Amino acid sequence: MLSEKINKIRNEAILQIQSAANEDEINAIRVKFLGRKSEFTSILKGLKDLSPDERKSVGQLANSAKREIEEALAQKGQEIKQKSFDFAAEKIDITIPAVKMKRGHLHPLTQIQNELEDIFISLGFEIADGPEVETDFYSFDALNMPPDHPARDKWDTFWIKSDGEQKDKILLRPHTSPVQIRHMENHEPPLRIISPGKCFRNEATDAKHEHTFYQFEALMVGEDVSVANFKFIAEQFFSRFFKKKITVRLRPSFFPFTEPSFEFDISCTVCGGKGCQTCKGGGWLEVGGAGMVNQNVFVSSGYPRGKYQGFAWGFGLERLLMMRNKITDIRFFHSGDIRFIKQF
Ligand code: FA5
Repeated sequence: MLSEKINKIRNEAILQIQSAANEDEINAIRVKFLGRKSEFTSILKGLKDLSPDERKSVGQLANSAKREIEEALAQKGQEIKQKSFDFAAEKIDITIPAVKMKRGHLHPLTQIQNELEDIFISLGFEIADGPEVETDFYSFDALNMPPDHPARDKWDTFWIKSDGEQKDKILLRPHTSPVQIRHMENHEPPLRIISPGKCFRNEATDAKHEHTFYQFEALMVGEDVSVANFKFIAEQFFSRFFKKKITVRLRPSFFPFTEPSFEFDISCTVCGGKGCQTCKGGGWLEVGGAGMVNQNVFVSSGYPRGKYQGFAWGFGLERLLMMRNKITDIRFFHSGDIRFIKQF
């Protein structure tokens, strides 16, 4: 009797499930056939009153009927869901332009470095590189500054603790001039190189000074290179960089690695030399240091004394860009402030 009842319930449930049209109907069928107040549930509750044999066979039948109804409900539910899926709402218009990806760009200092390299390559120079972590020898001794030379103070830098086995002291290079020596050790004149790179100095920062900044070294060596060559190359370079005619002025100065040495100025990039606010009325802007390579430097690099002559110069990349783009504080460059970087 009970078995027949169960089969009847199952058949009826499955029939109704098959003709269900939406999720609400599915839920109603579930409640009607399997809910707490359903006939099926009361049969299950009454199992305990049956004899053990009956309980076993009826129990098994009830469980498999229940499973069949649940599976039919789940399957129909899935079918209804798929049918009611709104394909129109999901339509993708592949002709709509994509959202633009935000792309970064090269840092202004990298941009200017690339620009300078292009100009110098067109003037017949090669690019030389050297380590930022340098030795005492290449940073000072070979540049005609033996230990205890007072000029070393001008290039006070960050020293690296030695492991005791290293015979030379290690430091963060305070200028790019060590690259001159490294290059000359391995190359014979005539040679023309530039060497842009990072430098470090142990000094207080202000609007014009950073502890970490970029320098740009140039070196030209041959048997008859003169100050006239320096002046020509410098004027060519600055005129191309500022995109206007620039003249160069030399003032006597001192560097241990050059003899004679000079500071070089360029005609004011704003007024052309007449005198304005930018050049504080003088008509000239200070750019960097230069000179004819000291013969002691050639000897340190392995060249015979007196055979060659050449010029060298070094200036700061940040300072040059500050001049061209009217940037008032050098500390913007490494501040990581995106508002500054975005302007380039
Ligand atoms: C030198 O470092 C020499 N090695 C340059 C040189 C090379 C002279 C070859 C002769 C022959 P000086 O210390 O003046 O020189 O630095 C050169 C340039 O580096 C300066 O004119 C300036 O533009 C830049 N500079 C120096 N110190 C700083 C600093 N703390 N922050 C930013 N720029 C600096």
